[in-house]
Amino acid sequence: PEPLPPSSSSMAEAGLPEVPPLAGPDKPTMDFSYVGIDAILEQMRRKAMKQGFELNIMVVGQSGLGKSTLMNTLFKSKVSRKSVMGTPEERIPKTIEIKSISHDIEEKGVRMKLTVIDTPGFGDQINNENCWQPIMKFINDQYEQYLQEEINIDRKKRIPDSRVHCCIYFIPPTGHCLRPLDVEFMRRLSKVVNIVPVIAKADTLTLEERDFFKKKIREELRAYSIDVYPQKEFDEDAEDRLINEKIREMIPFAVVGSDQEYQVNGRRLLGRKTKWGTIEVENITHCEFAYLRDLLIRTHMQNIKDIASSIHYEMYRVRRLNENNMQANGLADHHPASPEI
Ligand SMILES: Nc1nc2c(ncn2[C@@H]2O[C@H](COP(=O)(O)OP(=O)(O)O)[C@@H](O)[C@H]2O)c(=O)[nH]1
Ligand SMILES: *[C@@H]1O[C@H](CO)[C@@H](O)[C@H](O)[C@H]1NC(C)=O
Ligand SMILES: [Mg+2]
Repeated sequence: PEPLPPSSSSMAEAGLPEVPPLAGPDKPTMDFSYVGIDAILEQMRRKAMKQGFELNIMVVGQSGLGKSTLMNTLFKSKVSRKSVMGTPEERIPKTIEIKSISHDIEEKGVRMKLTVIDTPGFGDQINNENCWQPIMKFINDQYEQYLQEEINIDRKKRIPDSRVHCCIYFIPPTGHCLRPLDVEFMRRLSKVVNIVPVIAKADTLTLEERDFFKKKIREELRAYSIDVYPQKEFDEDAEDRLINEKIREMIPFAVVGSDQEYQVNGRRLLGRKTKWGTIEVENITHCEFAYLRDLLIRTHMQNIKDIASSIHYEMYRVRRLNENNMQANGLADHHPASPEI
């Protein structure tokens, strides 16, 4: 059979402009069947390139679990190693206050500002009751700041976003089960922010112990109804569900952090020396740091921000606006600006 001449619609599919038949002087030569919706993608791409991307991650967990180290690992790892200026080599001082550190990363013309909010570890006190309060307060304070900008009459065109988009929760590598403190902390956090739990210092567990512990933690999170990122209820379609289901089966990531580079087979790698050899922290056959990094920065960044904004921040906003309404209508006595935590 002879090949059919290309129909005009197949040319449109191939992205070629259609040639109208018989384009006389009185006939418009414009093509009305091609709307050009795909040009939006290019517009969005250019806008995104101009604005750049921002991600705010908070690290939370008992002191000594390697939070500050993992933050440095993130900055020094492959995403940013090339582009971070003047990588500081100094030792990490003990964290005594909530502190943000930002790095600008640029790759192929795409700019990203990665901010990590380091928190002082808890668990130093004999009494750990309410140790989540400073952290919950910090998260709510950022929501409040954003809200105040939003309701400001002459608000800025782009509101500076210091909201915590995601919280990495460090679980101590006990190998048994979650401690009541971690359960309580994660339960509270998961209601106001995206949380990604990780097993800290995974190099202190054997591979079998890691697997057992990971499974145990997943069961416990389910039993205590602690909804960690990516939350099932926010899967948007079947494709989403498939991808996120894989992640949910891997959580919590068993991570190892390091800010030291070692020579391994002639290459310089971020590593941690143990008595069994050097753990390559970015190698997925050694630990799951790379999965965590890719989830946060490569594959799910926009989704993490969308959920932070349209679910967690939105809940805060609704609660605050309701509070204001009740006050305005004299239905309630004065409420504290910060909601009960
Ligand atoms: N074995 C092991 N030690 C780690 C790891 N990450 C950090 N450390 C060590 O643990 C100690 C506390 O680390 P730091 O980052 O200050 O913990 P933070 O209090 O949670 O911020 C330091 O001596 C680190 O070198 C890890 O993944 N494995
Ligand atoms: C990761 O580690 C394995 C086992 O040690 C090694 O064979 C492999 O070459 C490493 N991969 C990379 C990319 O370094
Ligand atoms: Mg620290």
